[in-house]
Amino acid sequence: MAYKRILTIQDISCLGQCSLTVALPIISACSHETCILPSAVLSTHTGGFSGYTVNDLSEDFPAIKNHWLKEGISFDAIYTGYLGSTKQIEYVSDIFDSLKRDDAKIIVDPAMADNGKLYWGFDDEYVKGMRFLCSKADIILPNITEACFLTGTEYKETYDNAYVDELISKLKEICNGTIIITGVSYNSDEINVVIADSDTKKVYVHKKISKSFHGTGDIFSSAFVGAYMQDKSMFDAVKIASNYTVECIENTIDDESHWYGTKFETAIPSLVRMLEL
Ligand code: PXL
Repeated sequence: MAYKRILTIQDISCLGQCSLTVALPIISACSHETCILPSAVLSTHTGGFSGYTVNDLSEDFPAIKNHWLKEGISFDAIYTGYLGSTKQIEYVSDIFDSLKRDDAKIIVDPAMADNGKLYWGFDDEYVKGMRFLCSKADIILPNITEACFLTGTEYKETYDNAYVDELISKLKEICNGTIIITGVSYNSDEINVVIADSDTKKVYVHKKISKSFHGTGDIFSSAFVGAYMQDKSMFDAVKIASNYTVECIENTIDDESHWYGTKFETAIPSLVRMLEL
């Protein structure tokens, strides 16, 4: 069993089951040391609540980085999600350069958009910054909407294989690592996760659940990072993360009162079994 030191940089939404409140328990359940750098503190996530508080923590980043540098701390992987601001992206890029071990993996989930729209508070400048961060990554994990924003492609509700191939080839101009596009759907029954690198393309197909749930992108990415850093192949890590995410949704679907998040906790035992640690 591997035991890696992973830094994850994303917000704390105090309530809402996304970002760090998902990444920390899931990556820890995958048996890794999980260090966190909160990008912002929000009272809730921005998807469906109104009047939430936001405290951007960008200006804490340089001092935290300098302290870690002084202590000689470095990481086997740095995984980023929802960030607080465009300015913060520069700091995160500096953290990649300063704190990654030589063979470390940089994994960027450009968590900024879904269903054809940017999340509240993000703009073209942020997209540009995220494009830059993706250029430094070994693995990027956009959904279809994020792939469209990153590549300046028109978002379509329905599309075919050729559209996805076009997104992949444009993403390859941005990132020369592995591109994993989540939530690719050609029909009402299935979701495809497409894994593409310089010369291969693989697809993992899993069942589609009619209703969409908040935080599933973060659940998928966190489980992927945990499994991949447990030395699973890229394809197996995608498979484990997909199956885990589907189970989390199934455990939530009947609870109407739980509209704001996904009960990822209830399937953690299953995730651990899938990892065969
Ligand atoms: O799950 C993505 C996410 C993360 N963090 C915050 C969000 C969202 C999506 O809406 O609002 C604060």
